[in-house]
Amino acid sequence: MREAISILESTLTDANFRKLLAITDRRVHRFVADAIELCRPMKVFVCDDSKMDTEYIRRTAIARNEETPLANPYHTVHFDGFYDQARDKERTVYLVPEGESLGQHLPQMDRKKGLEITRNRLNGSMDNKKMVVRFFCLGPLDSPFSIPVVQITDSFYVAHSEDLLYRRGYDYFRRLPDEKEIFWMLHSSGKLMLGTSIDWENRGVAIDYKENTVYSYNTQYAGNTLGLKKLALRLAIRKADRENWLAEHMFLMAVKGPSGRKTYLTGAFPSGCGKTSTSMTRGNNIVGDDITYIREVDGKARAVNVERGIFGIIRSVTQKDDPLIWDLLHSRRPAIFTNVLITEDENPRWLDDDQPVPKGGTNYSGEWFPGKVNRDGEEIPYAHKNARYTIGLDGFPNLDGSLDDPRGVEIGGIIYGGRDMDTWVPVQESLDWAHGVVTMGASLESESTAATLGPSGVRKFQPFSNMDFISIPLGKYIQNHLDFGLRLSAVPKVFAVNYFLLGPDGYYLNRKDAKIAWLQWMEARINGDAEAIATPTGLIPTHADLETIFREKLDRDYTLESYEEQFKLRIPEQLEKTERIAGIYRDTVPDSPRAIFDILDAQKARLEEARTEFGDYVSPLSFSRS
Ligand code: OXD
Ligand code: MN
Repeated sequence: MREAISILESTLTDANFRKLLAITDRRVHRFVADAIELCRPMKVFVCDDSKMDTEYIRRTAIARNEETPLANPYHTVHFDGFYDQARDKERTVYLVPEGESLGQHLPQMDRKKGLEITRNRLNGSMDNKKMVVRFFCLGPLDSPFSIPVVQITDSFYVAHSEDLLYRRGYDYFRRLPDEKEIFWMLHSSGKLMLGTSIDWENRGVAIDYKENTVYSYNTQYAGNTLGLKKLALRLAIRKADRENWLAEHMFLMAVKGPSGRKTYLTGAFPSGCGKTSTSMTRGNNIVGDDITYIREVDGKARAVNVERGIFGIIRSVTQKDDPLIWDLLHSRRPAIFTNVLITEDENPRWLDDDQPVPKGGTNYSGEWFPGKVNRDGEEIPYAHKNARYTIGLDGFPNLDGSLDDPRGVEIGGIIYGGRDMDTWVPVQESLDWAHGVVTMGASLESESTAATLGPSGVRKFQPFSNMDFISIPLGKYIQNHLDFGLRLSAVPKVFAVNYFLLGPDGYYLNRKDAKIAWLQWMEARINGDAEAIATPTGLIPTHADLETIFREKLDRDYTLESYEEQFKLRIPEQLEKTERIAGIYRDTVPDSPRAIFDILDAQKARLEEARTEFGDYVSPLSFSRS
């Protein structure tokens, strides 16, 4: 390869060359020069995070049809291609050096071969296009949590949405400590028609963890293209493994207790299962809704939000149920909507927004009208189920003051929640850290949703809600969680929640806002303010505590009848689950820690004993206080 500097000098304008060279790290120069040689852009734009540069990115996204302005001058819409509407798990592969294996759950390919395919796809991919070079930081700046990231893309939409979602890092890069580990992201949308990628059949994401580099091509959907989101999470999980900390698919929030007390909790829920809405619940403070890094500091678990914005599912956001986000999405805060409908009067509409079905407009299929069908004769909804909003957290009235604290916050609890209609009770606490790691985190299952390609509603093994992003062998990842607890003197409590339990009539047993009550109970438990009842699967609330919480926080009764139905121990389903999970680990995870089987066996024995004593379905009133 030619000298990096001479490639940069001959390709970049003076102003862009100066901006790039103000960052003195030679690794940065090499990465950009290599991307130029490979993708051969017509021009290169280096963003220095000035208002002029960030505005230029937004304006160019509009000028190039990657985004369409709306009536609200702070809003735009981006459409992804018809077949490019979610994360493509199958074509997101790890490039594994010869002789290594990540186990059977992770899609992987020989590194040499994968790099060859990837580089072929990216070869000349920016012909006639402009390359954007941006600098960001994952986590607060200048903190033990910070990870600097270089993002190269030919999509002004990608460069624009990352501006709303991540901490700008140009100045940070100028003062980086020597040899600080950097993540490298290279993306190209490939050929475009009307602003969307047309070569989606040849799309892919290749994770070269050996070089901390991720390549993404022929796709635009944020989950596949925004390097700092789930692509960096995969690299962060490997870094965390090397350095003994945790990189998790979790929200981070402060739950407010009595007299202004704040207790920080993180929560792992698979995509589309209530993670974002929990983090935004009224009365509490949000720190982040999607990705959290957790480190041990002086025996405590401290955490930060990796991001500074939200890429949230917009379906079902209504004025009544979600007033906070509804108001923000109708304010002057900058936002990008994706895959919604644009009405004739240039407003966005999404599914289940509590308003009449629109009469027409433009959506991800082009011009839309009621009754429009796809190639297979299926009706095209007016907006995609996985339509999203992208917005900064700075507009949230309940944003927690800790967002940019380089020390992070101490967490008191970790929550695991899935989409489960018949097994878990609405909330329970684990017996201890290892019991929570195994029976809650490692046993998490959930029905699939529209956030990934493929059928929705199928029960999937989703350990830690991080299965899609785990980048080390699964057994090792679980061992790391078990070990993490051992290093702590203040061990967070571990909880499991289930918002999706169904009654015998097929309706949800809980209203959407019941999560406010479960959060309050967890806050009280962490602070020693609530009692619990010991059941074979964990510690559950008493009816009396929930009755008080529902009255105080939700202004309604919580009847003994509801309590008995919701907190009933469903022994056949629980036993089936225990068997199913133990079977998955036994048959498919060769490096499973022994603790998984010991803890599941002990749980099984407790369940069988309870069945002998009480029968299959047991009222919570049958168990005694712990
Ligand atoms: C997301 C996801 O977009 O997990 O956060 O799919
Ligand atoms: Mn997510």
